[in-house]
Amino acid sequence: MKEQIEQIQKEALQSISDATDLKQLNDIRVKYLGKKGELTSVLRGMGGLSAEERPIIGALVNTCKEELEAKIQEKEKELEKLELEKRIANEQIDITLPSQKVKRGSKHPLNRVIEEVEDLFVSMGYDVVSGPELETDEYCFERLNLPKGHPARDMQDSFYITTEYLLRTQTSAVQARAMMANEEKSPLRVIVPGKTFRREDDATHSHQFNQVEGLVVDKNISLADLKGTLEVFMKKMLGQNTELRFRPSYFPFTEPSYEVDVTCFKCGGKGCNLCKQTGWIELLGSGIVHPNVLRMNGYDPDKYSGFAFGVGLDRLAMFKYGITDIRLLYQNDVRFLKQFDRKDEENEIKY
Ligand code: 2NL
Repeated sequence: MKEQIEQIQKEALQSISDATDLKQLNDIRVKYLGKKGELTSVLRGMGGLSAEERPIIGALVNTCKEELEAKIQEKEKELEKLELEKRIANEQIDITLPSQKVKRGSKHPLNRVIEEVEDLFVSMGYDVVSGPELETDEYCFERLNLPKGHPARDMQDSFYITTEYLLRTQTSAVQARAMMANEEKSPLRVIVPGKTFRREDDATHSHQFNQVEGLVVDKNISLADLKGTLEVFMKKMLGQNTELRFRPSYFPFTEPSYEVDVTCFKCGGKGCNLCKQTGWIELLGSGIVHPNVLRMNGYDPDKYSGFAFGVGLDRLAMFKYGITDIRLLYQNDVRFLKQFDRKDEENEIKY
């Protein structure tokens, strides 16, 4: 029996040392030390032993059990450590790996143009101001030298909401507000980008469009200031080779008034289908602020003078990006918008 126990012990110790994971080790524990295990059955077979032999064998089984249990526990610790190391190695993250790129939508061409215009004028010391889209007759017309019954009120078919309120037909009302709000009547340099509304809706005209107007009021402002400013503006937006042509025109809020053409950027002025063979494209309206407008908004026209201009942003964006149909700007078709994806880093956020 002693040999049998020693044989079991030898075998058990070998399997313990060979075990490669915790499950195997547990199977070994059950096999040798469990209720139906090999050592337990040896103890059960002790009934046939003599009274002298019994305690000796009993003690032998117990020391064997204790030794196996100790070895198992030792191995258990070793295997647990190994498994933990394996898991840590598996779960390791390399934080120096490049992250996944997240695609963002692209910036709408109109917003791009608006931002470019704003950046340029801010760099020249202008304030960017905004105001209500629903305006009063007073600010939209009266204060801009368009009294009731003035024939020029018919120039734009407006959306009247009541007899007093209308959707603004140009952003000039905001400049009138800026002049009125400036209590010191100090020099003013503002641009006003925003939506405007007219009662027309066909293939080439939308009832709603975007424009930016500029206004400068100071002492000794002359036509030279207007021409210089618009030249910088247009060259920045459309390229340094762009030239400007001023044609006398009429606006009720400016005197004298000019429509401004730029050399066609498709043909460079030679004549093509875009400029209808003229070499020029009409883009801006402008002029020297009418003394009545200065006076009605609190500025003394004997001390101050000013210039103003207005440009349709939709047209500007179309020319800048070669967009041929104005409706594309308002349909938000992703196939169209995708073409304005920036290829640079700006288009991607990294986490
Ligand atoms: C155009 C023409 C223009 C102005 C807008 C203006 C504003 C004030 C005083 C004087 Cl407060 N003038 N604005 C002047 C001339 C032309 O816009 O074709 N816009 C798209």
